[in-house]
Amino acid sequence: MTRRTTDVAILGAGPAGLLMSWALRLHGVSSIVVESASRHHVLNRQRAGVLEQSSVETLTHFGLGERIASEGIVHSGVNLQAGGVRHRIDCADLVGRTITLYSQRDVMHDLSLAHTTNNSDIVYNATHVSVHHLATAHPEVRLATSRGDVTISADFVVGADGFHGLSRTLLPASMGTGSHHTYPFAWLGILANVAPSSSELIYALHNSGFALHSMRSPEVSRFYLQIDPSDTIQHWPDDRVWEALATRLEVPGWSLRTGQITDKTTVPLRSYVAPTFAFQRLFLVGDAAHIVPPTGAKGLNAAIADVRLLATAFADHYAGADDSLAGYAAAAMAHQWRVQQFSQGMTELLHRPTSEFAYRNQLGRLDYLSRSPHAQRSFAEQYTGEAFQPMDAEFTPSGNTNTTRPHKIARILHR
Ligand code: RFL
Ligand code: PHB
Repeated sequence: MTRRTTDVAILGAGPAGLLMSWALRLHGVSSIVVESASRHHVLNRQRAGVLEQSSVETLTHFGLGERIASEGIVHSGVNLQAGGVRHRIDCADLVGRTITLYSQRDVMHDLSLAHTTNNSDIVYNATHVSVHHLATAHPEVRLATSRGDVTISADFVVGADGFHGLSRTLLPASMGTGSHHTYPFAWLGILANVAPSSSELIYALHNSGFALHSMRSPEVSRFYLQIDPSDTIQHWPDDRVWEALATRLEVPGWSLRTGQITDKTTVPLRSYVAPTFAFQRLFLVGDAAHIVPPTGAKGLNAAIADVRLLATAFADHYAGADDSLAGYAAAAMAHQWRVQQFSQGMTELLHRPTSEFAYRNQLGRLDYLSRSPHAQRSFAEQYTGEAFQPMDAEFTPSGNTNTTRPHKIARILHR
């Protein structure tokens, strides 16, 4: 058995875990990341596609913005559609903020390259992962690898191991199971080798269900269709997919380009918030702490926001601020409930419900949204995401306002 020590042990090498480790490194805090899947699997999952402006700012702040700036596609607006009428919400004009189309896969590749170049400590294919002594000053993470068993002794453990991970199970049963909500629909995600048929995203409510037109590059489009939660991809041959997309996205004078479908997946729609995001020496970030339905494209963005808050708190802690970590859970939780209400609202606005009354009501809400600049401003503000607020009063009881530590970050980036 090998014994190792580090400042922070991180469970999970998804975007939350890799960004956490990278941010800690920039702040001079050491970490070891433990991942149960293979590096190839983690890097090649097909997932989110939209970065809020504050996520772009955060990734840039951590030195990961170069490729986003050259390859990310900035969208200043987004289209909402119902009853065959498409309405563009001009986010840049309304709230001065934009979104950037840049896939989670690309974020993962940027993070992985940064870590590889700097010889970061990431253990892939770990099995039998367990956590011990959380109530003490030196919690342990134990795991098995192909080269033998390892025990990592750390000051803290960060649970970045996703919705099905281990870390949330370490919260005591007395805290309850958290807040759950399941929606009566799911998504079929489609990736196709075809140029986007629209320069900006289209979210459409149609009598036969929701459809979303997104994109990955000038040659690759991403689509989603509302399906029944019990439905499977076997029921969705390519012809049926294109027909449903053309019907649900139709407006006069517009047509959908079709091409080769390269991937189909089903995505359940659910919402969840853990009872707490911190317990003893454990801190939860990303999907381990919360999930949202993908409608508002908030999952990855919320993970990035958590990491920025927690990394700053760790940096303050290791710089001597005793109380800096105490505010993380409340600040991240408050942010998350603002994200939850938007994601649920957008999901319930755009999916075809079974009740005719509810459907007509949604059409009324979308009609109002298309006419009211006040409603559009509220939508645009939430869709493009909150600006990062490093100095929430509840987050920094110490009142320390130096969050960037520019010299330490510069030293790592430029060596
Ligand atoms: P991840 O990405 O799930 O990574 C968690 C990692 O932890 C590992 N793990 C463990 N490692 C060690 N020990 C254990 N005991 C472990 N148990 C698990 C896992 O192997 C994994 O590598 O969580 P993270 O880092 O918090 O990132 C969150 C985002 O990935 C997530 O919010 C988004 O991808 C959600 N999401 C979407 N979000 C959007 O904003 N827009 C989208 O279009 C969108 N599409 C999606 C999605 C999530 C999906 N899932 C979860 C199936 C589409 C899908 C299909
Ligand atoms: C995506 O491109 O994958 C995407 C875009 C917008 C969403 C959800 C997913 O709301």
